[in-house]
Amino acid sequence: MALIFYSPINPADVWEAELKKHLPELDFRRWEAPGDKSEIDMALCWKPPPGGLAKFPNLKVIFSLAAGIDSLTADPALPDVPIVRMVEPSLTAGVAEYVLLHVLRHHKDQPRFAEQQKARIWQEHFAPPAWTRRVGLLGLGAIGAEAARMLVAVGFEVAGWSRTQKHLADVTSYFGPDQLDGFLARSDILVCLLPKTRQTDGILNAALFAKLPQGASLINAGRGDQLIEDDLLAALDSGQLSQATLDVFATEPLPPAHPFWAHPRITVTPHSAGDPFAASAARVVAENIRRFRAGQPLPHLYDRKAGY
Ligand code: NDP
Ligand code: OXD
Repeated sequence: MALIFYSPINPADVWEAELKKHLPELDFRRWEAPGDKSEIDMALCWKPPPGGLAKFPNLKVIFSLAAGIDSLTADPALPDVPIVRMVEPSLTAGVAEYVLLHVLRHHKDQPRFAEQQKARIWQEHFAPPAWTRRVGLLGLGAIGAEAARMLVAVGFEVAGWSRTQKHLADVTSYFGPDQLDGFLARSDILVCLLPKTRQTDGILNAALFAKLPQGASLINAGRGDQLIEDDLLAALDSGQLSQATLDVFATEPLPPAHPFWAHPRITVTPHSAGDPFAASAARVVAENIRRFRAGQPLPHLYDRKAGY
């Protein structure tokens, strides 16, 4: 039996070589040359064309190249097989580093200094110490927990909001819809690391922004559909929000005419907060393939009921 690979961004030759270091016998097939489709029982992919995976009649498992599996589950013809999310050290660390970088930029008012530099303005602004800055993480899962750990190490006052209660060192846990408002009221820098689900779509909206301290800032590395774009622009205009850093968008690539590109208080990055580095992630995927072949339980399975 064989594995079919598809990704518009992850190079197939690199992934084949890295996987074969751990599984030399692996029958690795590329999307453009799948051979006999009935021999494919595993898929490793990111954003496959809709309906594409339905063409493999004996598919038994999907290994996602991404942590978020919404691009897979958006396919109405997706085979009803287990989906293993990508949870591996380089992706987790990469997104957590992104969060740390942009929290520090917001904390130290770096976008304002960048604007001042363009205009050759020499003006100091004093940032309070990190331990007085309250960072709030929406989503305290595999990535949120690591981002929290890094932020705590720098000295920020960190809280997270999740569906279920967490017990992480020096991180205040808020959970469930009832505790969202209390979490927001204490979040000077709000970071979104939520998966895209029916419950989280549109969660970053005017009502939520109004519950943050005035002048709070936003970092969204979750999914673009979680943000109501016009509400963000209005909150920046009114001063309710001071700045935003966005890595994910409802339409990707972000269209050239989109107002976010030129907004003085929005930083845009092209869905690049983190990616699985093949040499690291292939080790995890290979182990999951071994587990699948041995009929052992698979980790980080997509939970259809929870939606992530
Ligand atoms: P996890 O599933 O490990 O964590 C998700 C977190 O969100 C959990 O803490 C979960 O709560 C919480 N959550 C989900 N739904 C709700 C809800 N309705 N209310 C409150 N909390 C909720 O995922 P990862 O940490 O691995 O990844 C998170 C997301 O980050 C991905 O789905 C993807 O969208 C995004 N991502 C973005 C990347 C980028 O490059 N921009 C790269 C990688 C990921 P609980 O713990 O209780 O289950
Ligand atoms: C994602 C990823 O889910 O890159 O965005 O892993």
